[in-house]
Amino acid sequence: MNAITRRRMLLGAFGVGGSLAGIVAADRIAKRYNLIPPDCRGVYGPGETLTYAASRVVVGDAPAREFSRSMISKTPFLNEVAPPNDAYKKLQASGWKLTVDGMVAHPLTLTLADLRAMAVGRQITEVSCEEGWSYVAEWIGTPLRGVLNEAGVLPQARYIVYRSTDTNWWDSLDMAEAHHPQTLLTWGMNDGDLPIGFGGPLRMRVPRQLGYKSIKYIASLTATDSMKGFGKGLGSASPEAGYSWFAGI
Ligand SMILES: Nc1nc2c(c(=O)[nH]1)N[C@H]1C(S)=C(S)[C@@H](COP(=O)(O)O)O[C@H]1N2
Ligand SMILES: [Mo]
Repeated sequence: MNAITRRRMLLGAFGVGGSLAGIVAADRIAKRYNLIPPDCRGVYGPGETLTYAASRVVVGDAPAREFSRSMISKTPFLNEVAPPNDAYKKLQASGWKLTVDGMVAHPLTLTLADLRAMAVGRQITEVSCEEGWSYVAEWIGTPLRGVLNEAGVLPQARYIVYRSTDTNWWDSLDMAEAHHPQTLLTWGMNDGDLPIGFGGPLRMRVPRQLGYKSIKYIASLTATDSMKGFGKGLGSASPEAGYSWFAGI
């Protein structure tokens, strides 16, 4: 099922599909359960809130589909990436490190070896681009929640911000997505190291959302209770470019 169909279904399940009463009811649920996305303002704001709140209530923690080994794509679709920039080269040369800061009890600096020494997660899932293509691969990495537990995320934190060495590639996840067992700080792909084109040495894989949330070349994480002060405060760079912060599929 593609993202659009799934979203229509969700909205249908919420009994909205254009009915004002439905929208008002959904809006009330969104407020009550604190399901207001950071990009809730502006022309598309109410739609964003509906999609996000409906998905969190209806889909909940349901996992993204996992595939069998025989369904791994022979030629995974490599989206065009910018050539490695100075920030990438510098981090690579000094030994890649992931910093974890913000609303945490113990700020961390983790090497790739530190990450590999933690509990390992594996999944055969699909990367789906908003442009319509997709492919299946095996992803091997450290579940983000393991890192968050080690850092001791404070209870008042609501989002985990993650940043790439690539300019303008940063995003954030709510706590449900950040702690979801399939959300993976990925360092391996199809039983080898993660190739640079696919985000190596470290990529955030968020298989329950569209490909653009799976940001390559991750250098830092920050726990925060508000997205104010991060870019334009909309939760990620995507809404600044016309895409949704929440990209559930
Ligand atoms: N740093 C960085 N991460 C990125 C991108 C990018 O250009 N730079 N493209 C995103 C988009 S739009 C998609 S659909 C997926 C594509 O992943 P792939 O190259 O493995 O197919 O990566 C995402 N992560
Ligand atoms: Mo994409």
